Amino acid sequence: MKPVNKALFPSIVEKFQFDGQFVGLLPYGSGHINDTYSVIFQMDEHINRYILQRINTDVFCNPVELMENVVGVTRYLHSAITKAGGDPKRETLNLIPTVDGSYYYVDEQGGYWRAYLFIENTVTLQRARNKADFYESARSFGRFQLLLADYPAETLHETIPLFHNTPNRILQFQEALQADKKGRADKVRKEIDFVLEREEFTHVLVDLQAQGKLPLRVTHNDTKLNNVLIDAGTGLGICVIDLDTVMPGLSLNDFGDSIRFGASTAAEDEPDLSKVNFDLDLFEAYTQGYLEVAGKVLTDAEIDNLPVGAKMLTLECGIRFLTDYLAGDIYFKTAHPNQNLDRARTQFKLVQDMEEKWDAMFDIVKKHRNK
Ligand code: ADP
Ligand code: GN1
Ligand code: MG
Repeated sequence: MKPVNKALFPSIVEKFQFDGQFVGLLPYGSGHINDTYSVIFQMDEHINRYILQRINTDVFCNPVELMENVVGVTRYLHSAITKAGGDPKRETLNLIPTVDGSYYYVDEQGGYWRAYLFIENTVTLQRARNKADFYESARSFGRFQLLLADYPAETLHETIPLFHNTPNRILQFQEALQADKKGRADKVRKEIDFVLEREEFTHVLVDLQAQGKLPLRVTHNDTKLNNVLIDAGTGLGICVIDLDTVMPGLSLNDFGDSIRFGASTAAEDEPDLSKVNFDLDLFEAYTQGYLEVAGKVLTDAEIDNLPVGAKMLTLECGIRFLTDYLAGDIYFKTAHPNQNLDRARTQFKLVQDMEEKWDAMFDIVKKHRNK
């Protein structure tokens, strides 16, 4: 993506139905993909804040279909939350229309912009401060799954084809390895072997899906802890955000992606692997929260395979980071040259640790099912 041309900001901001007098705009958050800003408006004594985002069209090649998914899902959630007696302005994203009544605006560089109500008094966490945070995020993603259980998944566009198809991620990895564009492969033989030794495992979930043993659902596909807004006062999970990857998919991918990010004792890019461990207590907190809320809509086969989902998504993410390292850091935003390698190594350390704690993971699922 070309950097955002800041001179275009005034012309972008005026295209949305924001309320009040424009006060200012600042870069916001720490996502890896989109360019996110908070925009401040003043109306009498009130401050109105909004999120303004440029969609990363290198990653999302069809932003129009992406926005159709976001509009469909947020509308549905809005009405489901209202019916359940919740607050739809806080518990789901609310798109701000453009002055033309569309939900996105294309700038003169071809950048796609959209805006949301800013959900105030919330925090996004890069790491769980305690078990309760992670439990809360589980309840939020569980609620997302529950509320969307009857949404017709097949009407959603696949915003990134084969996004969580792990065998396909292995193919992309092998291509990057073959090309070895930056001559980095020799430095990472150990990590390459780690991936290749687990090639067979990568087929487990896609095979179950192909055999009709796992249902296709509306899934979020990027269920990191930092994609849930947590109430700053009460600590309760409030709203699932970052809906770009909402697609038809497997619930196990959503469960697994949460675990790989949140049940680690260290940051995703921690260079000191002695600090990186898979924390069974955090795994239990998430499993409990997720099953308490989504358990009633999940099938036995889904619940049986939760640990497989956790290991699969951790391995897959490690493969993606290593692939990007080999390809020269072209996909994930990086702040230093080894960051993707550091990220890949943390994921592989977690996979190894899960393999050692494999039986305990199944025992935890058993303890919290059918409650
Ligand atoms: P990315 O795909 O780049 O991760 P996100 O959609 O997750 O982009 O947004 C980046 C960050 O912006 C989030 O981590 C969160 O801190 C903040 N954010 C996004 N939407 C909202 C919102 N509606 N209200 C408040 N904060 C938000
Ligand atoms: C990206 O957008 P963000 O930072 O929430 C990525 C996820 C990865 C994650 C790793 C569209 O998520 O798939 O798991 O980084 N999103 C996309 O941190 O590729
Ligand atoms: Mg995000």
